[in-house]
Amino acid sequence: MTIDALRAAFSRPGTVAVEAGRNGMPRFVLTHSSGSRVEVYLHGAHVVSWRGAAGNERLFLSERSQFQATRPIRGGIPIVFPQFGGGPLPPHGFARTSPWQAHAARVTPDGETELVLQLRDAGTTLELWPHPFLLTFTIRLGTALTLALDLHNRGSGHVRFQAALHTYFAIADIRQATVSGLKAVTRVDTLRENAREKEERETVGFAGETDLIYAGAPDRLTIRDPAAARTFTIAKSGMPDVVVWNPWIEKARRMPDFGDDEYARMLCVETGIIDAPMLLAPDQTWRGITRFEAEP
Ligand code: TA6
Repeated sequence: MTIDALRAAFSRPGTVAVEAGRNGMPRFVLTHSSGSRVEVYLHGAHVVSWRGAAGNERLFLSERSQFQATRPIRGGIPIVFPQFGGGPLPPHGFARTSPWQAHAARVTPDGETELVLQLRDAGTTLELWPHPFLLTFTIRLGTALTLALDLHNRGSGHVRFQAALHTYFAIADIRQATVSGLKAVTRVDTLRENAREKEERETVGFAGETDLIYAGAPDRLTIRDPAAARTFTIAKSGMPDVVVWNPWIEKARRMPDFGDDEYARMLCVETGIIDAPMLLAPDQTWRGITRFEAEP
């Protein structure tokens, strides 16, 4: 659909706008009476910005991010599906580089602004992953940001998949930031041949490249960013696992769409089905939800 057609079908006065974003890519802007604001591209159904009432940006977006149809946007909240990390499919799957469709836009009965985007199987996806599916992404903006993924298995057989919200949080100083709520959780260190051990730390801090999968993590986590006097709270359901990732200096230098010094201003805390794929029976639907709050 053209931007004019998207605007005619989905814009809502004062809450949902449709505009040409970077490189003319269609972008939705959601706003809420509290003053909060979200920007999301149809490309990858990619949330790139979440601002609080004071206009403070809460998501990291690389200054070198490429807004190209064949590339994932670096930062914001990439949708990982149907594969996490490397494997037979493109890294982190094809959802984040696919053109999604707008499905619905409304203000909910409790006053939140809601946008629903969808991705279903097509020739391009069936070549990579021979399974009919419908993936629905629901964005709800109030004083919090609530994101839901629903996967409907439209095929006649069982399907194994992984799915995650690969959230890049804006952090004032990674060296002071911490993640709490992971103590005693099984931790898989992807930088040490996937060594599995129990997390012993009450709070996880950062002094180097970190790439940890937490299998079966609690549904509530806290990220503290003392340099910005800010706290993020994550509440999840249907998303058993968490990844905590910072590339640090050397890996940052190897990433072409990531500034050499940007590692110090971001932290990924990801939620989803990551440690092991989930099996979904024909005509069944999986739902995973993550609710983000931030102060300020
Ligand atoms: O979620 C952590 C991770 O899997 C890291 O290993 C790193 O590769 C990161 O994702 C970014 O992956 P991307 O494909 O977006 O460059």
